[in-house]
Amino acid sequence: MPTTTLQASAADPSTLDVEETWTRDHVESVQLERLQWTLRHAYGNVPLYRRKFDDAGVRPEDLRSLADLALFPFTTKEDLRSVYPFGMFAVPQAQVARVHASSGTTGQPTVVGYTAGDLDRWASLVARSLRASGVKAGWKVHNAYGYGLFTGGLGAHAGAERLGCTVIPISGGQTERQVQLIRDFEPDAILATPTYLLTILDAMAAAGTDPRSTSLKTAVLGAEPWTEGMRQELEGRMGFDACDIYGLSEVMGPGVAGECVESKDGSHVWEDHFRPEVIDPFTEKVLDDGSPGELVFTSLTKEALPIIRYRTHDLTRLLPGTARPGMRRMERITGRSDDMVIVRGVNLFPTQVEELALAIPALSPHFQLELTRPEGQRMDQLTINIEVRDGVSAIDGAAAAQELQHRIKTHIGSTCSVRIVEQGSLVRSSGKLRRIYDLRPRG
Ligand code: DLL
Repeated sequence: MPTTTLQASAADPSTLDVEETWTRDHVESVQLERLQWTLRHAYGNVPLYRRKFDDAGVRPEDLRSLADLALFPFTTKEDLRSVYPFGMFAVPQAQVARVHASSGTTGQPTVVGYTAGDLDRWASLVARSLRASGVKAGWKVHNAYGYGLFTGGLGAHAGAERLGCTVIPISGGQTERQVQLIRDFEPDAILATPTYLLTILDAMAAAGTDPRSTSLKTAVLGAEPWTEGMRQELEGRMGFDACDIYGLSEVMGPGVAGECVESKDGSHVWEDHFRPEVIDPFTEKVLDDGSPGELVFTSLTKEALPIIRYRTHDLTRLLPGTARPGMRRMERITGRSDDMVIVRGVNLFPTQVEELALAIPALSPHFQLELTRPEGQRMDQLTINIEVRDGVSAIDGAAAAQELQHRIKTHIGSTCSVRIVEQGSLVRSSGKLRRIYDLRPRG
């Protein structure tokens, strides 16, 4: 490990980690040292990295400045899959304390591993993220992220414990029971995906419980893209702050970046452990801060699974730090490049639809995008199925649908039809919500 590696988290969990107070210059000098260690560790211990570096004609010693990182090859999900299950591990299996895996809805799942030291640093970073978002030591935390191979449940759990909270490990699903336990156990904070929190709030409303009357006072939400409109929706219904937490299993899990409650302006990347880059996804060139593109991460302290220039497919921009000036922020994720719908040459993300729909008072946040290709036609058709809010008449619903169709055309440029569907008919989230249904004929 590099000599500057983070020790166990700060003794007093209510104060900032010393790393959060570092200057930008200091962060970058630590990054350089940790990057050099990571490249040596990956090259020396993972045959896939050795082969990729050799093919690209680079050696770990070639990294003399942070800019030299651009010389090194990217790592993709396909790379991880090609050595399934454990070929990315850089330490003997006996030193791997835990594995997690991505859900793998398409193809082989990707498997990741952690040494005891990795788990310790992960817990510290989730604790840091939760604290930044307003969670306090001594609080009860209702953890509705799914437990199991998904990193959300156990990752958030360990972080909340590290912060000094009492964790309620409810996991996702069984929503009525969640509502009951929120009433009975009186948690202070809730951790969930934004769409699952929406499901819980709907269940509260159905049970006659006003979310404002519960003990909850903070929500830390992530694992899927969500918009400012959704934040306003959730905060408006709950009467308290909702902050973002970002991460991905290949890079660690939740806690790669976290949003500070005092600024609520996007998540600060914990740059003492991860070096972010934003690239043009087509030319693969590194872009200047402030330019939108695909987020790429290199781990700086991971032992079991060092990850070099991992292409996340998440689209965002890097911005200067605010509440933590030494660390850069990432703007809210617009979406994943694989979640981009292209209809008649125009790109559209579900988050854009969410933002526009939530600005129309009659429309609810429950919607789906349906892609079809009608018989005998060459053009794809995009239909947005959306539910109206309680008490909205059929006439007002139809007018709202027309308005959304119009706004999508003027703001995004996409031609689509908007269909009002029966309330409660669209699938509700119990974790990461699927927004896009591609019903086009295969082949
Ligand atoms: O979703 C880790 C996580 C758990 C993060 C709980 C936050 C809270 P994966 O299953 O590997 O890991 O999925 C990672 O989810 O590449 C993004 O596309 C998306 N994602 C995660 N957090 C956010 C967020 C976890 N805050 C993928 N905003 C990532 C937008 C997010 N997208």
